[in-house]
Amino acid sequence: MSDELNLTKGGAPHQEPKGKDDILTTAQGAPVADNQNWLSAGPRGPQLLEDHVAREKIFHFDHERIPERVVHARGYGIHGTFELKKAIPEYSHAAIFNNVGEKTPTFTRFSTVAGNKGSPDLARDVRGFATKFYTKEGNWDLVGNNIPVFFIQDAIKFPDLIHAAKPAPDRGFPQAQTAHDNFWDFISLSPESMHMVMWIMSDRTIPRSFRFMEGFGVHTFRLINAKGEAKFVKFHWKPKQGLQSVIWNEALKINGMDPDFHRRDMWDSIEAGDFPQWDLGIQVFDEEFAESFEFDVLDATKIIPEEQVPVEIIGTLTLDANVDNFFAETEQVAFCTQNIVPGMDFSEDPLLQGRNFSYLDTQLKRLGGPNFTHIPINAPKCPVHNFQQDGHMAMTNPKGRANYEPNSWSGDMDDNREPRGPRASAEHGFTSYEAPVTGPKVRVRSETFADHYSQARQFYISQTAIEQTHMGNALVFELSKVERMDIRKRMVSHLRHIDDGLAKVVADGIGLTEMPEKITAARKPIDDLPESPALSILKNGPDSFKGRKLGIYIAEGGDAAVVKALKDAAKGAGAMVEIIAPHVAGAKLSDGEMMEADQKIDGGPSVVYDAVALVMGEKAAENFGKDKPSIDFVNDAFAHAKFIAYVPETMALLEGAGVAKRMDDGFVELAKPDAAKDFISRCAKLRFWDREEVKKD
Ligand code: HDD
Repeated sequence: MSDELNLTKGGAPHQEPKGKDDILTTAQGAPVADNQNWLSAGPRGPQLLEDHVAREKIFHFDHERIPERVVHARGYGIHGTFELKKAIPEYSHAAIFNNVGEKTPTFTRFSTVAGNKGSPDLARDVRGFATKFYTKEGNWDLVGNNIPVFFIQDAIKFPDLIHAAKPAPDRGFPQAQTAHDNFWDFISLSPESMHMVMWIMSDRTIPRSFRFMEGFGVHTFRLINAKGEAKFVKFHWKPKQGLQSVIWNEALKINGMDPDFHRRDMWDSIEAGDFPQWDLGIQVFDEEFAESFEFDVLDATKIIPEEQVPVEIIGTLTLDANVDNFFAETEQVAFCTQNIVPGMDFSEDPLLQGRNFSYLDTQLKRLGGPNFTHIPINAPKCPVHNFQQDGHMAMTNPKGRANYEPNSWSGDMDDNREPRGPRASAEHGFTSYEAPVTGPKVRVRSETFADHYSQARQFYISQTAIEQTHMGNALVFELSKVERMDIRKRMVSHLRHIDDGLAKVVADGIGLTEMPEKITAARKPIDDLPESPALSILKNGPDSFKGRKLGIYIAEGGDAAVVKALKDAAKGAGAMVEIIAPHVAGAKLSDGEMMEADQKIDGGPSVVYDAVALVMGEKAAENFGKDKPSIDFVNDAFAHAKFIAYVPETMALLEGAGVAKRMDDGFVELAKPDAAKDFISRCAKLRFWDREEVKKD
């Protein structure tokens, strides 16, 4: 219970790396003489139970695991700082929102929802985006996703949703995917999911990296100013790096090649000093707007389009430090939606209200007791004073006699007439907004939540033709894995309310001979909501190659000047470069020097790069034009609409890969080193989409 503002990173009390003179000890601190051999009766045993050193070691190992999160089990955490750029006293008196330039330490954990801890990073899934702000007035947790809406409107449905998405209980599969009967059965029986279905079937669920995705607080919250006036707010994270996703076929291959693709990307960019940043934006609106809006602002399956209520940027989050210890920080961090601070409040969103129970509850199970706030990553970095005591693993224990409030014991003893602190403070403490509450006790879904298709349609029509094609393909892929025909048909009958063209593409894709009738809608959809360009990834892509990765495939005789020019141009643009070669030892280039490789070709497929270049001598290109991994390298880069640079000597490889006759403006010939700069600036577009076929009905 320190009064000091503790600004340390927040991990466990770390043991420094051991020097050669340090002696190995047991957990009790007793020196160990032999860590290799269990005490035994004679050299050939049996082993003796008396060996307290061995038993302590095995005992501890046996208990290393804690339950993984029931959802969002696979995640990756990073430390950072939130800097306020614009004070908003008119909306909120929260300290974090009032001093421009003030830096608040943070911890952010990105995650997938359905897969277990060991599942691959590029599963098609929603990504969690949870940030703990260690503010001067306590911890504020913004526990959001990379999608601004949710599957369900009421928290009571959450266990069913998650059971349906996770592996089936009888067979224990499929892992980390939604392409199965149980998921689509539940979804097709829950029309409120349809807006979310559009988002999850878009490329939002296969992000290129955590760095290139948005984040959303999802619910409507309240901000409260010093006069006690409240406004509604929705929170947004906007990546300064721009938005980017991969293509589904790439995701499948990346999962096999590098299941840690997203965490490795984050680790590498932080270690390289390329710190990702997000702007925090708020959409603020009042009761009057809420009344006039087409949908209920308490319904978590709806957005408020940015074109209708603009997003005001108020600060920037910079992620700048990897954890010291994965378990202590990423695994033990406990986010709770109910962690808010004075100057903000919840809304009556039924999903949020239910979450506020679930998060506290789950930490007890996961972290083993009520004292999880004593774990450094969860501990506030501001003063903590209360009379909570004892319990498993209590780490910060109050001193003195007083363990109740009010009392006459604690603090300064020169005046014993007044009760002693710490006392509650009406002036500084958290006060709930006095929202009027009336009504009978009922179990009903509000009528105002009944339109399930209008915003789903708005999302679909706001996408580019390429993105719409990807959505159609995703639905066809997923529904083709569904064994029951009635479930597949039921989904198409929902899609007909969203967009008949999409319904037709999907019906054709899954081989339906007859178009099913539209399912009965709880409320007639509004079919003329305008497009919202903010909803498209491709309309909001970056304008540079910064933070992306170029893969240069080199082999014997490759032009050394071209490789150097490519490296310089990529680095100049703030991009990373990896060298791929037939052997990890590298290849001898035209200058006779051996250039080391980062990857052997089999372990460095083009799917893990944003753009590729081929630099090899004529003879090598002829050889590798017959080599399967090299052919795949080129073929995949072509199929995934990537920009491809090549020196003229590599034509034999392009021919071997079957792309020589199909070369388009996405190919850049590096006849001279000067062309490298031009290539990298072309790469700012990230993909040469003209190469993709657009499916339209
Ligand atoms: Fe949740 C974890 C986000 C609905 C119950 N949730 C969890 C995490 C994120 C979200 C990002 C991982 C936090 C971390 O990294 O540790 N959840 C959401 C969003 C939702 C949502 C954006 C809808 C708007 N969640 C939701 C509902 C319930 C839960 C309706 C229960 C009624 N969520 C949990 C949980 C988890 C969790 C069981 C598992 C681990 C944890 O809380 O700490 O309590």
